[in-house]
Amino acid sequence: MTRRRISLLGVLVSVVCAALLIAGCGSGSGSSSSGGSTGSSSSSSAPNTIVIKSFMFSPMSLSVSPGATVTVKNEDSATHTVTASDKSFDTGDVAPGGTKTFTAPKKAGSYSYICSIHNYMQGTLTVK
Ligand SMILES: [Cu+2]
Repeated sequence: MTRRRISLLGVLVSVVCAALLIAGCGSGSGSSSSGGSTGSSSSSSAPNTIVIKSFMFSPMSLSVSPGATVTVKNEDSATHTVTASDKSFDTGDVAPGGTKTFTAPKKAGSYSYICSIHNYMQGTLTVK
């Protein structure tokens, strides 16, 4: 009787320990800036690239160097644009499945942009 109770407690303790270990591991990797070994299969992590999918820009905010060439990939089934609110850059129509590039402004700052066809689509390009 008592032996069973002890072993049950042992299992419980080891489960709690494992949970703590997992929790500790998770919070540890969350704060580091670049974990290269996450094994994610996302194809949208190319530098200076904005991917349009599901009527959304990804990433919603992108940082680039002044005058950098930014690639826009449209993975949607609708035509989209990347148009700066102040018109400092504009891809024009990017057909479904198509790719276009534009040149980032040479002046540092934060530039909001929209899709000129779907005004509710918004993103931010930061030049620094
Ligand atoms: Cu659009």
